Amino acid sequence: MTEPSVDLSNIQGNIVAGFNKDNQIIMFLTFPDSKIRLRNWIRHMSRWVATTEEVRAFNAVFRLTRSRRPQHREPLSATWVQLLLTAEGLKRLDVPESEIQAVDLALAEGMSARAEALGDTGDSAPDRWHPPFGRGSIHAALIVASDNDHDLRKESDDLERQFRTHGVQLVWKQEGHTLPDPLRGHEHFGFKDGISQPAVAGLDESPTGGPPAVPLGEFVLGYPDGSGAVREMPDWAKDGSLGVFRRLRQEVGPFREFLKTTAAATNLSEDALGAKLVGRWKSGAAIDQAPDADDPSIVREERNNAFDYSDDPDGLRTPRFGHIRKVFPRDQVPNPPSGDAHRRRIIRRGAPYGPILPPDPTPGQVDKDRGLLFICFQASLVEQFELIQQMWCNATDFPVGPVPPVQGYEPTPGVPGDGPDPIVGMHHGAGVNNLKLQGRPDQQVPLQQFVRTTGGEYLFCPSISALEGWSK
Ligand code: N7H
Repeated sequence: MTEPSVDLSNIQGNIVAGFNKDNQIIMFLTFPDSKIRLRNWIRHMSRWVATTEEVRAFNAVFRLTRSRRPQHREPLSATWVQLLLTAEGLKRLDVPESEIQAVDLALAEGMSARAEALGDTGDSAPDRWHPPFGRGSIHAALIVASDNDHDLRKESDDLERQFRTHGVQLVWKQEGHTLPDPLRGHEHFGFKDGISQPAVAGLDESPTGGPPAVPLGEFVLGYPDGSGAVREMPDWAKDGSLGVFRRLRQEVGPFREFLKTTAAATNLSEDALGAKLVGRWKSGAAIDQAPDADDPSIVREERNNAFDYSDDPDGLRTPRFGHIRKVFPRDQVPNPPSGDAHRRRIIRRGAPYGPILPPDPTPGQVDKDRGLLFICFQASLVEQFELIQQMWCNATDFPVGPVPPVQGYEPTPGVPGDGPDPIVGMHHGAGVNNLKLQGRPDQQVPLQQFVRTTGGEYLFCPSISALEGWSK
């Protein structure tokens, strides 16, 4: 493992290290008109945000104590803060538009301007988003994360006091929490989340047999990326990262109903159909490794992420439309324009929001707003998140058939794929998924939109030295 020459005390702590907390509050802010007040607040925050060095050290000690003393549910606790800026926020700090564009075109334009391309239309269109999203008024976001609710609230109260002192306005606050038992560690549809994250070369242990470690430059600006090149960047961008925030509402009641009716029609159990849509069973076991039934015993084994799709080119085990196969096709290295799947990785840092839906819910409970605060970090919004959402999840013909997948594997008009991502593809309920089953005729599974976008922002996560520079 070669350490890249990197100053971990200059990179904020929720990118390659990860806060990994049960409780989060995300605060969306607008800046004061006064440059002096703004710069004072930025100076203040440059000493408040957590660094990778701190978070990484804490996480290591936390793991150590947890493994020796598992009976102590909270042997150590911490509360961390991350500061992110929108393009509008960067401009308030006198960053020229041309430099923002050079760092990332999607950041410069903002998520709502990219809505058509992302498939955020109809029910997911920006004019339907929760205000203040999609109105161009947000300048910054703070992610506050804590092991316990008491500390989370105390930290956010302290931050709010600071906003008042510096004339920063809190325009929207969104909480996210790990779901209570029995869904702890799972998202609202019931599937275990947080299993597969990229290992970062030089920082994380390289996985045995799993997807190869990814160069730091795929997530943090100013380092060699997967091609070995370092992109030209304005100085303020070095040690920064590009962030995506999407407030994704999940319709859990209709999802359960759909599994019930469609499972009967496809002769699969509800659990097996759900696993086909996601690519993992509810326990988190990969169907690649447990093709016939859920096997929670393999979830912690290395093989649960040490697989690829080379021995399942037609998607008989993991459908080619299955969520985890769409968003990371592993060995199915598509040619341009999609490029190598290992150059399209993202680090996810989201959290569920809203109450769980009990097994026998009342209509009032079904209608409640619940979903995922989807957050991810990467070096390029255009080349990573947007490409995945647009060209892989939303596309009906990715991955295309027929096999072999390795050569000439790019969306070809007339060559059918098996449909969009049934979980996060923005298909708006049009079309079908073509479900291939070993020894049985293919099944056409109708699409229904269970996830819609109700807000979002593209964000830049600056280095500590950039914050210091802007505070002068
Ligand atoms: Fe997904 N889900 O419950 O179905 N996701 N995701 N995601 N997702 C993953 O491996 C889910 C969304 C990725 O390395 C798991 O950690 C839901 C978006 C990536 O093999 C589950 C929503 C995007 C991976 C879910 C949602 C992604 C991944 C398996 C929205 C990017 C890793 C657990 C409400 C555009 C894939 C795990 C790999 C895994 C679900 C959103 C990307 C269960 C419900 C928008 C890269």
